[in-house]
Amino acid sequence: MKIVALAGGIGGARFLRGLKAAAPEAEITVIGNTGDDISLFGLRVCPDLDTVMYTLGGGINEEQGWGRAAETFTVKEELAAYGVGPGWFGLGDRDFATHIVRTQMLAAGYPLSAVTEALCDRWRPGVRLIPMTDDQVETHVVIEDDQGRRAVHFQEWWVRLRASVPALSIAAVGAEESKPAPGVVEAVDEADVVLFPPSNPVVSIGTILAVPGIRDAVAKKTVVGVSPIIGDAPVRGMADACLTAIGVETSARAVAELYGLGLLDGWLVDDADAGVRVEGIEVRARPLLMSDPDATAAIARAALDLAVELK
Ligand code: GDP
Ligand code: FO1
Ligand code: CA
Repeated sequence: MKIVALAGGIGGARFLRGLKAAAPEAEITVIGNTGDDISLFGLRVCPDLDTVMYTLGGGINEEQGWGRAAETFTVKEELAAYGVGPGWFGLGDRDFATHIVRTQMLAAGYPLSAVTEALCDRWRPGVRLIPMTDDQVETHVVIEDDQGRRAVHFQEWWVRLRASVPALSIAAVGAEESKPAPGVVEAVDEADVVLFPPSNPVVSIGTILAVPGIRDAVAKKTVVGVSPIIGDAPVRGMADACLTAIGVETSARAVAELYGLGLLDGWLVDDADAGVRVEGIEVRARPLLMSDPDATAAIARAALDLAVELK
């Protein structure tokens, strides 16, 4: 079976680990969000691609969900000693090597998709990981504080400000002019099913779908999604602040409606949301906490079973 999954960082990566366990024979292609990418110290950092690569490749810091296991921060400390920031983004020594290799290859003219493939040669994530686009797309957030109204990079809003300042709007800058990376549309066209892990609906899945051509390709397929919202809150992180910014209520029903009829065929919600109904979409309730490998594999299996049933 050929499966395509769109994925952000932690929520996407953990679901994918469950999917690999649930469907060991499947050929899985992951289309990764690159809207979170940022250039720091002259290096290109791709947090969501790296989170997927490290999680599936066994190099992730499990407690944190991002960054490398057994990490040290000597380079960051040395940069700080020179007064060189930003200090609010925690790049570790091991992680730095990934960004150096990536930046070197990009400077040599390789597209991000080829660079990602080369990095995965080391990590062997067991899936084909393709960035949504080789073009530069960056999520920016318009905020207003005592410095006035301005746009900041998504990472500054998310990591430095912890989304404590309301987002007036969120934009995937460059998305409209971007093209899907080679292999993205082909993988979707050839897929038996498309899955949306419980990734951030706005700045992960929403950004991937904003690349022209991807939404249309996905819409032709049987698509099943897993809700990242349980009750009236995200399981982890501040996705509620992103939903509020685009005028969408924080609920499993509202996220399904955001993805919309014509895109989503099936939707898994948590048992806590068992009463949820969405017009035209098959909704099933089950435990959605990815608390351990078995629970996560069971969620992935349920998503896959529903997709096969709806095909
Ligand atoms: P990010 O890029 O690191 O923010 O990760 P993603 O976009 O892939 O996923 C973030 C989303 O994962 C958040 O909105 C969380 O609510 C959701 N999430 C995290 N853990 C769980 C879980 O155990 N179950 C469910 N259903 N969602 C989860
Ligand atoms: N998230 C944080 O909350 N603080 C950090 O210092 C931080 C550093 C970092 C470094 C590399 C990387 O790949 C990810 C990192 N993240 C950090 C995660 C992160 O950028 C965000 O959680 C996601 O992009 C949000 O979707
Ligand atoms: Ca992300």
